[in-house]
Amino acid sequence: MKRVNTALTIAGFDPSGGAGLQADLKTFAACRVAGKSVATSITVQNTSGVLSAHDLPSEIVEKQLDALFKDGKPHAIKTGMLGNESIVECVARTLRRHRMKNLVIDPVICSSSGKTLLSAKGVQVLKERLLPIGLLVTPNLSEAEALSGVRIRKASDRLRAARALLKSGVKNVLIKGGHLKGRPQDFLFDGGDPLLLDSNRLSGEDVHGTGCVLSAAVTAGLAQGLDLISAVREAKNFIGLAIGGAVWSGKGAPQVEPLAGLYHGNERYDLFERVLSSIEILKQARIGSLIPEVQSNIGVGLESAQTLDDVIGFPARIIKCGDDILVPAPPRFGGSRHVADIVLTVMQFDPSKRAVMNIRYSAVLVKICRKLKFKVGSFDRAREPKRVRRKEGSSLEWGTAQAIRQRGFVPDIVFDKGGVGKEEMIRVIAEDIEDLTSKILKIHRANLKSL
Ligand code: PXL
Repeated sequence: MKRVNTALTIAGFDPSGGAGLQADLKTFAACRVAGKSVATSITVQNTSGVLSAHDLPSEIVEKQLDALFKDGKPHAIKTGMLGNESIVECVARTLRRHRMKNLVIDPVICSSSGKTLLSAKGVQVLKERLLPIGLLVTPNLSEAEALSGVRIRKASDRLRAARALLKSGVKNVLIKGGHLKGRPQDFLFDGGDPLLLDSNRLSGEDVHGTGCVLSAAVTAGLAQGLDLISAVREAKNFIGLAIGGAVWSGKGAPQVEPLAGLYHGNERYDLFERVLSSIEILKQARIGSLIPEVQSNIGVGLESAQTLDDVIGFPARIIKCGDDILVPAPPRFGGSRHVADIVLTVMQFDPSKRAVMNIRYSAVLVKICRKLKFKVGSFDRAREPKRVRRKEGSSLEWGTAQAIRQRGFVPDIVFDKGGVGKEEMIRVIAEDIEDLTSKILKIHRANLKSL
């Protein structure tokens, strides 16, 4: 049995599962710390918003805390929705008594749907009693304004707000930038030089639960012994994956998925294994006659593939050796470029088609594909605009998109008859690696028969 570090969240219950205790516990689990949770309030909500909130009596909050502390002091704690001043007071008192150092305060005041989640008096007591013992407070822009009294209209106002917050005694302030226009930038301040943490805007929409998951991920990092800056950096990375993997499960807002990073890891491993199995099948089928002069490659994208690193391929290609094929190096993510470019282009039109292999062109093979009832599209390199030709690697994206637009859907086959210094080629497009393998085998068998 393994001993693990513990992280505790003191927050509200969200029946819809996207925020509060539920999101925090998923985050702790994904970060491999043992999650403990103390409920402060039962909210009534679904993905469309919070209908009401029912705070627990502060004595019950205190009893939960006492029971957990008797079991051992958590390695780090976060607070989320606290509801009212007596709960804030009771939490502050208990954490002071236990001299809790790793304390992250997510100062939840309002839900994104506009429901009050902390009373006005509660905000006051949070400033006076809880902030002074915090290692980090993680307000969004409106929470930073409410707590500091500083209006934040432009990026530079954050410094004044952060300075005002440090006066309460909290050691670090992380003002989240997701709600300012433009590139999201978080602002971390400990009284010295501010640290600006950039990220790409991952979603045009407001995703539910991001604040909870970010502060829970920082807490998990602290529980594992990371220093604050490393914990914040790791948490930013974590929330990026969770927003990238956000899901719709109801009629309202999408929710973050704290397990997205884990799912991603599983999917990569699973795809790797499946590509290995498929290449064995293709080796046994001896498809050497389908391999072109420039050799073949296979590209298969992850479900949410965005970049070449999300597409698995063979870095040393699939080589013709008479009737046999040789695979000099195992597949890896980012292992192919040309075919991966085609995969990413195809996925922009139809995300359910994620697998591509290039094979030798011949008029006979195209005829065979048509006979097999594959939908066939093509493009003509001579029509490629000069600006595309000059950009290395963009030619195949252009051609693939051209063939797809012309047909109005993603065909099974896209061929071109080459150009100066460019071998003519057929690309076979499929939903996944198994579908691709089956298509290649069909073409191969029909080709053998036609000889
Ligand atoms: O995202 C803030 C938040 C925190 N905790 C609970 C919530 C919400 C927002 O709705 O319901 C329980």
